[in-house]
Amino acid sequence: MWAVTINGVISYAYDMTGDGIPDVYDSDGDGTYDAWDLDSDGTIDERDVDNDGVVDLHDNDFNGVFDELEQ
Ligand SMILES: [Ca+2]
Ligand SMILES: [Ca+2]
Ligand SMILES: [Ca+2]
Ligand SMILES: [Ca+2]
Repeated sequence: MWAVTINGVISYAYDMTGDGIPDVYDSDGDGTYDAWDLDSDGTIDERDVDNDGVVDLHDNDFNGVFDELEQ
């Protein structure tokens, strides 16, 4: 576990696959994961914005933009 900065906010990061690249993040430090890097490219692909345990934003095509925010 280590700390990374995402969008100017310090987040706790965890390397679940052991490849040295953080895969899941706890951005608010409440002990629950709220962001996931599904393909381990260093860019977050899914995020739970309101911390209800349900993912709200998805980047299904891995283009770096959450699909819900794409126009
Ligand atoms: Ca959290
Ligand atoms: Ca990714
Ligand atoms: Ca949610
Ligand atoms: Ca996308």
